[in-house]
Amino acid sequence: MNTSPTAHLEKMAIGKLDHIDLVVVRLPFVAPFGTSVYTWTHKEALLLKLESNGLIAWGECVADPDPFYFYETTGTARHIIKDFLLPLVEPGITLAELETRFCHVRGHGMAKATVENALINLIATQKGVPLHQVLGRPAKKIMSGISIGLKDSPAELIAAVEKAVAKKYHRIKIKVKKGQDIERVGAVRERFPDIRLMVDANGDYTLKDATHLRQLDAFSLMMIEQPLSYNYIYQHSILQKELKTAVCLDESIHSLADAATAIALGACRIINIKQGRVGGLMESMRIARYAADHGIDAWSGGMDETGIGRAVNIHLQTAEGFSLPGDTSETSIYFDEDIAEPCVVLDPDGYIPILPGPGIGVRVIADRLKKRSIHSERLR
Ligand code: OSB
Ligand code: MG
Repeated sequence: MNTSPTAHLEKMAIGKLDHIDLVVVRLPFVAPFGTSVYTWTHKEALLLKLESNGLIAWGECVADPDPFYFYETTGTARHIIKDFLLPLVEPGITLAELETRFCHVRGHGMAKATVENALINLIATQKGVPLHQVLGRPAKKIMSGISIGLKDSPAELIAAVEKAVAKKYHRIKIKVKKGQDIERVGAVRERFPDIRLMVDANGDYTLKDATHLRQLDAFSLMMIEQPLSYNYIYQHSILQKELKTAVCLDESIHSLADAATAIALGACRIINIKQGRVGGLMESMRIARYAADHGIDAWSGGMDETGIGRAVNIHLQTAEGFSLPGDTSETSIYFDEDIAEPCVVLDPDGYIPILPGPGIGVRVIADRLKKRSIHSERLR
């Protein structure tokens, strides 16, 4: 575990791009997705389409149309990709050079990941191999996990957990917020004493709630995700000392540097790596490796992606350091009809089969894309 997990990727060169398109799609969710910060009824996603010698590769931006989970939005990502990132992409440069150039743009990891994902997907497609192979990783079955949004009643929450247990999800996450936490989690734990269970607060608490949160220690949770605000890495280090339950950071981690800070401070014992938030696949592989080297578990988060982003997250989880089940669930819990095929379906043991490729291994269905598109522009 001492060579860089991305050394081989960094040497790969970008080919020429004949066409570049940006498309914004809007898909209705099967059911509204409630969190402590917002309730989403639709998935809106900015998609980047690259075409080279007749081959097509897509990248999905994980930004929402609003800045409620994260500061980037579909609108800011479109601006940053169009006006600052794409002008830095030149045929012949390596992925290492691309990353160096992207450093000139501060932050905006979601915009950067969109371009990086599409380019690496294109490289894999050109080589005719699955994405995980370009990442340097062998195929494997991927563990599944589900994120259950806030429900109107404890009975609805129990019913949702029951459905997930029947599907054999490898771990179940439930969203919590102030006033919808201890009792609800306790009820779920009582009904399902043995499941791998965790909670996600999306930053709803403050350090003043430490004593309140300590009640969660009774429920043998795998972790509590992002209990405090997004920019409170130091405060999480204080909270972690007061809890038996492992703290997991999501919103707070934008880069390997943030992960190193959090780990050095003891702010978390687990990291949720959303590749679409930390700038892409390469930074994610570095964070996962760094975490593993420091005895910290990591897993792949999700942003309710369409089939494009979902496929990327699946391939990424073949990498070293993704030690726990992620937020990777069946397509059908989000959408009646996704824009890409095949859909993600769990096997009878709750695993997700790796997609055989080439590239991410899903194809975008033209008439579904057209039906869901709310904006489209050809940049080249
Ligand atoms: O905090 O992990 C989160 C979805 C949107 C924004 C933030 C989060 C989530 C999820 C769902 O929890 C993850 C998924 O199922 O893709
Ligand atoms: Mg989260």
